[in-house]
Amino acid sequence: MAAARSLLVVVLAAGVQLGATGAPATVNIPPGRMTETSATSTAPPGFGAIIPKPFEVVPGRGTFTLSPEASIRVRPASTELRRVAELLAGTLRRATGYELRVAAARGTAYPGDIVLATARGRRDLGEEGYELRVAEGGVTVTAHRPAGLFYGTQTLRQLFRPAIEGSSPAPGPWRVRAGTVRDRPRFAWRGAMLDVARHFFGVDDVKHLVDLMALYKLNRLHLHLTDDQGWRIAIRSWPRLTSVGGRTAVGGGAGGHYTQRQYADLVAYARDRFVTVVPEIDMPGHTNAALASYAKLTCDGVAPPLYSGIDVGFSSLCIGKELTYTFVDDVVREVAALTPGPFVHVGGDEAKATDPRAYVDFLERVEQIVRSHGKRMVGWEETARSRLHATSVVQHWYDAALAARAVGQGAKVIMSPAAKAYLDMKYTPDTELGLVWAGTTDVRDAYTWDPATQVAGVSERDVLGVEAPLWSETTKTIADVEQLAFPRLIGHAEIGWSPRQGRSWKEYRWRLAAHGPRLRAQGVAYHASPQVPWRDR
Ligand code: TNX
Repeated sequence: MAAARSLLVVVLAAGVQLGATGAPATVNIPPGRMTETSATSTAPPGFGAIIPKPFEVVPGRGTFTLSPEASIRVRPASTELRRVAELLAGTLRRATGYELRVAAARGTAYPGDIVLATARGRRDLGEEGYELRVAEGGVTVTAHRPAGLFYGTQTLRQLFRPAIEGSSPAPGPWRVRAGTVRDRPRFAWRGAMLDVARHFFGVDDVKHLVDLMALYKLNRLHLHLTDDQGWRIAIRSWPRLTSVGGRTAVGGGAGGHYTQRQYADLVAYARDRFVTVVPEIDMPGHTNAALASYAKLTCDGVAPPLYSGIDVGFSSLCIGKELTYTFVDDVVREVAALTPGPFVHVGGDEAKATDPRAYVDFLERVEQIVRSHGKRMVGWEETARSRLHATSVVQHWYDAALAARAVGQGAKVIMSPAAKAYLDMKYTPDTELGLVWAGTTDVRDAYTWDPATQVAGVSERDVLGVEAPLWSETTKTIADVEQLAFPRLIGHAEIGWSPRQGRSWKEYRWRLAAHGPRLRAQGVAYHASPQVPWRDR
């Protein structure tokens, strides 16, 4: 059975090559290179199980063995590259117990070492691409930019056996097959969204999610920070938003919020892993928590009670009140100051309690405010109803016509079609957690869609990328979040990074199966969908 499976995998495997024109060309990976080994074997896995699937793989001869004396060397020895090297060292140290010193690379030959180097001549690799060369004598990652080096190290992690992800030392040897990977992403925006408003998740939980995102080369974490049920980020000029509005959650739980210091720490942690945090302050709807905190924000001056149900579309900021814009300006200013990335998300979805004409005026003012604080506005697709500045970004979730309307205005679109990309939809009708309003989405459904052909009128050049949102009405703990997010999020990561050619559900499911032991080693409570041929379960 195992042999039959390997054969099948080999037959279905296809890599892609960076051709002279940049068009991917198919390359076959020879037998023996494809299959992941069992969790107990110390044999290194092949190149065939890497997710997201790389642009080009050329297997070589022999294997590299990481020695206890190996160093990780960087050129140039900048703070940024040292940080990338330290992150790799930190990961490899846990499972190997080796010292793995981080040092500068000055000469050229460092037998047995892992060398990370940026090279001016490698513009072809872009902002995030890399070339990883593994030979018996050593490992080199080359990139044009530090992000590329980081992604090269994430690929390297996947080339060690799954036990490399363990949190305590396991016996060696720690080997990697020789070969070359040349890789770069299809889309610039490869995201996940976590709703910390319906249920709140603390900084350490979110950091763990960032770690997992980075391993699969996701680079945007959209945090849905405010909603009817809770306001989760401290705003110094409006302190009751969290002292009152942060005090509950769906189901009436205790809620919680990030202080600005905690939030800044999370943003810096993500940034070190090349993940840009995109903060969302949802408005004018989804604002009950804010209105409950400040009666003066309501049109009638009466604060509604805190809300812990799961209805949507019943709250609205008071569009006609000038104080509303002072509020928005204060909040956006404080959030922008905590945001090194270029984007501030203003929600704009499901504003059913807002007059449609007033909505358009409101959004245009909000866009002005976001721009005045030096940021680009991101909004859910409903924001395409208003006139958008060329730098604004629209996130498609349900209404194809609105996505097309955004493109008609020259805006770029983030693709999050609910029936494919929503991580809070149940896998099957039997799934305990999740909702079903957009249908059920098993692992296969979540993988078999393409961002450039999903919506008529929205083509490859209009698409900034892909994002998988997780709304947290039904997820009380981070283990619940992981159950819904994994393994579907891994498929979205591949859709965002890998070329369309050379991959299919038929071969992807085998690659995904090899990630079961890796996820388990990281303590991830993933959903073991029967659609995936998991081994050793
Ligand atoms: C719709 S999608 C919403 C959220 C809910 C979600 C549940 C979108 C922009 N708004 O308020 O949490 O459905 O799946």
